[in-house]
Amino acid sequence: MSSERALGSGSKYPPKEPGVLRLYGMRFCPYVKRTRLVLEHKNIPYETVNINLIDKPDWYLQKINCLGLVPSIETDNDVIFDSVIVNEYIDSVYPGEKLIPNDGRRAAKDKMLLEIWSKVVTQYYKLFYPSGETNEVVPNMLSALDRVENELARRDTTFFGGDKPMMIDFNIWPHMERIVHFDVLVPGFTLDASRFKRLTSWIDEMNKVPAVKKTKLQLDSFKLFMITVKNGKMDCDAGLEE
Ligand SMILES: N[C@@H](CCC(=O)N[C@@H](CS)C(=O)NCC(=O)O)C(=O)O
Repeated sequence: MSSERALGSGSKYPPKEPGVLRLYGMRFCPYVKRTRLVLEHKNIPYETVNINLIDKPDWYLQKINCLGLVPSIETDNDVIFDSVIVNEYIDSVYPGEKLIPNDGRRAAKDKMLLEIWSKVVTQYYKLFYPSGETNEVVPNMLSALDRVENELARRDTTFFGGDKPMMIDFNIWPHMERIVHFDVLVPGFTLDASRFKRLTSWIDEMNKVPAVKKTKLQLDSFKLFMITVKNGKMDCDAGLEE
């Protein structure tokens, strides 16, 4: 049973058919998108159950994720949560081309890059959930992004993972996709293509990847969602028809 509409506190655990991989998500969550990208890229069939994050079902907290966060996945034998852990699990347990490098050195470098990336994400959320002075947030986010640009230049590859997208690309993409549309949060914002030359070409290349196309941010719904976030009443079903 895939559900677009988010299940809230009054709902019952939707029984899962054996053999079906279930992704618990929220339509606008970038961490969930990390996992969707990997599932789509690897052509792994799955169903989605969306969770209302401001009115969580008890069964979700009790049975799936005691922290109440998405994404989580449920298989016949396992429940796994946290996007990075879920993606590692999928990569190691499911068949197909591996997205995490076998070479420990490369894998470590990618983990370091994800740490560097997390500083961009931290700034991003300061604008998403503003508290107090926000004048410094955009410059700080751009400075954090400089480090990512430099890392791509140092690697001198099309994708962070090399000549094709790897796990590191899919883990970075969802927040980057939102930064591309940052004008939703900061009117007039554009990413300066001369300052972020490598990143701009990476974005162009990522936009050609089938999994990226398939999971593309629905801007109209995202804008409606952002209005509800700003009003302090996040609506996980924003943009869905009644
Ligand atoms: N470290 C987690 C973060 C996931 C996360 O923060 N998800 C948000 C939605 S985008 C969430 O579930 N928020 C619910 C809450 O904070 O209660 C991951 O990578 O999966």
